[in-house]
Amino acid sequence: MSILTNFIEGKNRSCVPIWFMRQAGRYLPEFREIRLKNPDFIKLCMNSDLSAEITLQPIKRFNLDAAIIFSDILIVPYALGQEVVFKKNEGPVLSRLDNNTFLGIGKNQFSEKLNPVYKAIEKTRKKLDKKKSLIAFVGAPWTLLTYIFTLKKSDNQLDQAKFDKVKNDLSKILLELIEYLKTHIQNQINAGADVVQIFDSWAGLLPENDLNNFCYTPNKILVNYCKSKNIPVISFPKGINKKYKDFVKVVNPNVINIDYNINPKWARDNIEGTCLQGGMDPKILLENEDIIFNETKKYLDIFKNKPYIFNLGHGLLPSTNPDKVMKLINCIRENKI
Ligand code: 1CP
Repeated sequence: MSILTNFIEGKNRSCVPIWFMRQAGRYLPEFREIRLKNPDFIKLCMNSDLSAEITLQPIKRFNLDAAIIFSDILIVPYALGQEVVFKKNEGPVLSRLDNNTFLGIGKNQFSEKLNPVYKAIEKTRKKLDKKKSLIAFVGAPWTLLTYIFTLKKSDNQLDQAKFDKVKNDLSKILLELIEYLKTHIQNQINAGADVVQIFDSWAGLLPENDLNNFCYTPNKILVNYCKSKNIPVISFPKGINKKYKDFVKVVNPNVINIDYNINPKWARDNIEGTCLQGGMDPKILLENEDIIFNETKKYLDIFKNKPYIFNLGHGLLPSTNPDKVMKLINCIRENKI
């Protein structure tokens, strides 16, 4: 049993576990060094030796309680035959969807294409301290669909006209996509991951009337799938504000990661029956130490009597200074906050 699984299952809650979304990434000079030599991001994700090495970088540096496998949510559309290119300062760009090939891919072929991810998990597990958790992840179906169909405009708002136009297609594809995501989750568990996080980073784009069909239901299917495998699951339906309460009631994940727009006191008083994770705005880590420690203390105090995993309200920003991250971790561990 790992630190996170023990904590989530209530077997050992003596310390607040600490890990960060995007802990393996651009704010680390050791990552940037590898990235510079590997301009093709998908190829880098598909290099199991480098992926394992990058996954372990923040563990070596900060001795965090959990590693999250270095990969990307967009590896799934890639495995389904869409071209995925990461353009500098622009983010990911996906090729036009080819209706003839997309989703026509067999489960074995899909797994075969993603085999390097599973090899990376195996390699990481061998090198990772047994006590530490290894988190696998998938993008939630809605968030993947926003990329697959380019449903987001350049200002990160929903392209409502496009959404209305493709809604019927989306509903059909959603169910098939869920099956591939189950396969990807199963394969990651088989390779040695012991916790799963489901990122619904663009749930906040959904009109309220569509939340049930496109967010709650697909997340619930995947959460139930993880639970049926006895693997704890963390949900992150970013941007849905007060609907977090309904989400937890309906989806019932083992852990809910709140985003930085959620008032932590509101979360403490309204979200019931799950462990809570994260919440602090990653921008706080760009501030001076006093501000960082005050804000961290706020979260730790508010969640003092609740099962709480320290993390952020979204991923670490590329401009974060790793030394500040180290100081923060040490202070939390030494109860100096
Ligand atoms: O240019 C670069 O060097 C690539 C930057 C980068 C990195 C380090 C991308 C591009 N993805 C990743 C890794 C990654 N992505 C991880 C690794 C493990 C870790 O957390 O340390 C994870 C969990 C993800 C998940 C991911 N990818 C999400 C969900 C979480 C979130 O941040 O909301 C999303 C939406 C993506 C898509 C994506 N991948 C990369 C970019 C630039 C984007 C667009 C969204 C964004 O900018 O955050």
